[in-house]
Amino acid sequence: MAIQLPIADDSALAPPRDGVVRGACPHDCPDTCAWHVTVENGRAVRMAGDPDHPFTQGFLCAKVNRYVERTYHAERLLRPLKRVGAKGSGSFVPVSWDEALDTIASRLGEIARSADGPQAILPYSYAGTMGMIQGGSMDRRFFHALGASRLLRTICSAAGAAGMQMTVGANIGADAEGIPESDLVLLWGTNTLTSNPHLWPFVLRARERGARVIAIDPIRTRTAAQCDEWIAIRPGTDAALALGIMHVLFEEGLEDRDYLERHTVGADDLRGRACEYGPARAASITGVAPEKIVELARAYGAARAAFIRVNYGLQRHAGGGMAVRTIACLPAVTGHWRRAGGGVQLSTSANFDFDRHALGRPDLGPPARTINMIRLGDALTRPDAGVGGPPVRALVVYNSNPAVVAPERGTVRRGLAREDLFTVVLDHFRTDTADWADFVLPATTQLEHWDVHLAYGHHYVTLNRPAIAPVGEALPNSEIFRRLAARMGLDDPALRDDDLTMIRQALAGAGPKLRGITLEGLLETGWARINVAAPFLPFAEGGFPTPTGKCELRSERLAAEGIDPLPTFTPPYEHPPAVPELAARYPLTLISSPAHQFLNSTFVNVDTLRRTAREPECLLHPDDAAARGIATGARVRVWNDRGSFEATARVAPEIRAGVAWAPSLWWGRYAADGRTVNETTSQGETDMGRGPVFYDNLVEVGPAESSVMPNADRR
Ligand SMILES: Nc1nc2c(c(=O)[nH]1)N[C@H]1C(S)=C(S)[C@@H](COP(=O)(O)OP(=O)(O)OC[C@H]3O[C@@H](n4cnc5c(=O)[nH]c(N)nc54)[C@H](O)[C@@H]3O)O[C@H]1N2
Ligand SMILES: Nc1nc2c(c(=O)[nH]1)N[C@H]1C(S)=C(S)[C@@H](COP(=O)(O)OP(=O)(O)OC[C@H]3O[C@@H](n4cnc5c(=O)[nH]c(N)nc54)[C@H](O)[C@@H]3O)O[C@H]1N2
Ligand code: SF4
Ligand SMILES: [Mo]
Repeated sequence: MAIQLPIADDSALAPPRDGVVRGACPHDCPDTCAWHVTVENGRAVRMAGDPDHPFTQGFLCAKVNRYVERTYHAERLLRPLKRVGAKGSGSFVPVSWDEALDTIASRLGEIARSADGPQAILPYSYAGTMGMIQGGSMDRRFFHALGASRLLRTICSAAGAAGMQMTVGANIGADAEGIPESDLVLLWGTNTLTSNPHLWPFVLRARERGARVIAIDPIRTRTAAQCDEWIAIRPGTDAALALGIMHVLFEEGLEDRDYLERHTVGADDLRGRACEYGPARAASITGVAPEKIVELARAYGAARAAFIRVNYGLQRHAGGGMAVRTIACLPAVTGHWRRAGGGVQLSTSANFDFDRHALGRPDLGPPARTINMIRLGDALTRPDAGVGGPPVRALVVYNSNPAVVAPERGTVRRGLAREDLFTVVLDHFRTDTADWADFVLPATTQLEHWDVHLAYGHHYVTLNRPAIAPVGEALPNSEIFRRLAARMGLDDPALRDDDLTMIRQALAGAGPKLRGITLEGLLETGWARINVAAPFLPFAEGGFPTPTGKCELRSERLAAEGIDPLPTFTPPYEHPPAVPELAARYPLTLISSPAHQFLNSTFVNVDTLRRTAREPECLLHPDDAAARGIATGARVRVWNDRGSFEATARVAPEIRAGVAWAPSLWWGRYAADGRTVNETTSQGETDMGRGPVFYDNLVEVGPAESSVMPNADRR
């Protein structure tokens, strides 16, 4: 589908020598900020949040305020690199693009033609950029045409997204712009000031108007510290708290009978289930006092419009899907969906009905097996481990840093170390993953390429225009895959579409919420609200996109999958009361949620940010620290049967006893022992969506020199 650009003069689209260029923050963050880049003499010099954008409101976060520094970083990859030393040694020499692409094309071609076939090739990508073009267009077309294995991209949100789908029908929810109308805000399993900072001004406006703001988190994060109240829940037990709240709501007649009758299915069944979770039982599971549960339930029931911002932190446990599903039932019980400021928001992403089929073209090649990205360790080292089909012989990594972010890092690294694995990494920097590559290819940053973005925390589409020419010889992901396709003789015309053509395709075939949004319009305005009211009340009148058209308090789809059709508490795999023997050896639940200064493993190499994050740390409750003879500043080792890493201890009353916090995600190369938190996490999958269980992780912590190290050589 070749579409003519109506813009007569293409040079009008090229980055200017001087001026201000509009763009979008590409990072995996719900805020998807609209930004302005000031360019002088062809160089980006300043960046600022768009003051007119209703969600960005003129500011960027601490990390992205350093984006210029990151873009011109002395260690930025400027040329393709070819490995010369031993695998993993990090010895590379620069080569030309021709040499790199010719060699890669011929190696991939050999594997595709071998008896193992193209499924022996595995693409591995996640959300280094969230852009529709640089994150899910020509790359997908290329691998589909090749017939490569497909990747199940579960590493972040799969469990919660499934929980929402099973309950309200899609991963959509209440509008953050309605929060000022709210009279009770629950920040549930989310560190808003770190991971969703542009939500905070809306929370403050609600508070100025009298709303109470409560954080539910095992850690008194910087967000919880700013709230009116912190509820220090035991990790992985949120469904029990939500059921305890429902128990009180039903018992005290605080439910909205009319909403339940008209817009839900299974209300009576839910009432019966909630009956089983009286405050005493809910308290014994969650560690939250029974009177607190009753008080919270009464406040929730009395509120006109309570806003629950549930985020992905609490679904990184075995029962993550069920936890989100259970919480998502609450506003249907009280009818808060009816009013601005009421409801639940996990994400807004499913509103953005771009034409993903046109972008990714799954029809270009044969069907292929699917590999779950969180089982990369298994896929590379145990081809028999439930994956089936040929061994993975080539790995092409882009927009991700699996040597740091994937669970069970010891196994992942054993896989990456395989001499017979051909690995190509596209990135801006020599990450821990790049160290294991055969070829490292320099990719452009968001300042250097085109893209168009959805958001998962608001309702605006944002265009990204390149502000500067590519740094060094960097190329956009899309162009690298376009060139590889040509070199491999893949000749479908879709493999030659340029980036602007693909933006048009994504919009031309979009669904009703994006209708009318065009490239031309976005070139004028930079961003556009999707076709929903402001604030958007998705379920004020019901209209749930489920099979029944109702909020499914009881889910026949879950029953068909052999999962409890009703909300329930599903314990974590490593729930201490359920696994007493394991808990005796490893009594602490390790949470490795993001450090304020980093975005997953991105920005760790930006000196100013890394200095503020200091070094890999492990925060412990004073009682847990004292019991182990650990003081702030002590060198500690954190370990379990899967592996270990070292950190500097900090004794912190803001941690729930029995919980440890390792702010993440450090690169191995910045850790004194070369190891990081994912040495200890497992490849376990959640109840729904096959997502990761990063925070469902029991460990022991001890002084570094004296601890028992069962897996000292597992690197
Ligand atoms: N600065 C910064 N911002 C980010 C990111 C980043 O790395 N850095 N990452 C981005 C990405 S990819 C994502 S997915 C989002 C994630 O953002 P959030 O969803 O906010 O997720 P996390 O930071 O993983 O966890 C949030 C909180 O959940 C708490 N938590 C852990 N387990 C439980 C539990 O069982 N119950 C409850 N109630 N709370 C629990 C943690 O202690 C943590 O404070 O943030 C995005 N924004
Ligand atoms: N223990 C533990 N593990 C976790 C988490 C946790 O909380 N605890 N969080 C999990 C979550 S929520 C997520 S989303 C994942 C994140 O996992 P990833 O999506 O892998 O995130 P990043 O670590 O930010 O790595 C992104 C990489 O993409 C690169 N990149 C950025 N833009 C481009 C581009 O345009 N082209 C190319 N080729 N590369 C680009 C960046 O430089 C960076 O190296 O990690 C997960 N892992
Ligand atoms: S808050 Fe999120 S979207 Fe905004 S600039 Fe920072 S990382 Fe990007
Ligand atoms: Mo994520």
